[in-house]
Amino acid sequence: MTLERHISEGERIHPEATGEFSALLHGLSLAAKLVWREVTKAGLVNILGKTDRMNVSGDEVKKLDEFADETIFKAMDHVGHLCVMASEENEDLLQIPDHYPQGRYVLIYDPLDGSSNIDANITIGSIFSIYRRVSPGGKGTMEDVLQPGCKQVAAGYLLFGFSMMFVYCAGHGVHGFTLDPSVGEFLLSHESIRIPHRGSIYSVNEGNHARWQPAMQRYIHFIKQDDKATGRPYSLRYTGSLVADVHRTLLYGGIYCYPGDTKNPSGKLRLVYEDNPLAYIVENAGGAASDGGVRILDIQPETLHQHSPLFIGSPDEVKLVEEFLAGKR
Ligand code: AFP
Repeated sequence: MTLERHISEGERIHPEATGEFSALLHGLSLAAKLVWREVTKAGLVNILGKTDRMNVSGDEVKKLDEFADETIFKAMDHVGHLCVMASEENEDLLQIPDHYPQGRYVLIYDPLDGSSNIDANITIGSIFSIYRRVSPGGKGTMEDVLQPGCKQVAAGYLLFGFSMMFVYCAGHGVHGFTLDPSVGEFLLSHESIRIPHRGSIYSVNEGNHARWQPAMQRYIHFIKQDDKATGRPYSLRYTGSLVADVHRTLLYGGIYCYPGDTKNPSGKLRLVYEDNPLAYIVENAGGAASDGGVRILDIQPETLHQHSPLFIGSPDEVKLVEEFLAGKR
């Protein structure tokens, strides 16, 4: 089952579908292959290292960040089904050029997540969200982009690891495809992914421990205690690439946490580009995602680059950390 066929068969579930939405997913799969082609050259040609720019969040922009950002934009700007895009690398909205038609959908993406890992050949990825526009017509507006995550019509991520994966959900399960380089096609490798209800792997930057609030410190202390009956101690796995850590959590169960702390009260992750799409994927696989008290997908974003704490993974694990943060344990 190729990704192309999967998308087309998904379209047939909706007799009213115009094919526009499928065209968007096809466009994204092409962009994925173009970025992957460049990623696999890392170390061989001059694409490692930094540009001299900082992005909106104050992170150094790597050459591959910039390449992925432009490649995704150019693969999607002319398809005629988008009215606006927004990318983590750009401060403002990305408008569709005047000479291309405006469409009914909105694309939001993090072109290269985990970019601090690029030069060390550690898994990185890209994350995307698709919404229906809410503005009446013409060019897309901030209102189209600042929708709560529960309004997503599709989301997914690309994973650049030992192999390249395209994982997506368009409301009918979460499905993973692996690129077969010999034919240049994504083939269905992970059908209807379901996250385990609980799991004993935790993923967090424990270097921030001293800055966490006491409830968070107590929670981490709790999961490290020895107690066979409850699967403790949990094992720690943290790559520093959210998309890789969440992918592992999706398959093996457990929890990924990026809490707020005294330096960054709302954490480091971006609600619109990172938390919402991954929350949509994980919830559709039977998991949960919260900011510690509120479901991520229910948060109304106020600004494009706003941060939010994130606790995402197996539903029982997210419930457990919420109980600690609410002072119930
Ligand atoms: P970049 O895409 O700028 O590298 O951000 C990576 C990230 O947002 C996310 O992928 C990681 O989980 C998180 O930052 C790592 O942050 P710490 O370095 O603070 O652990």
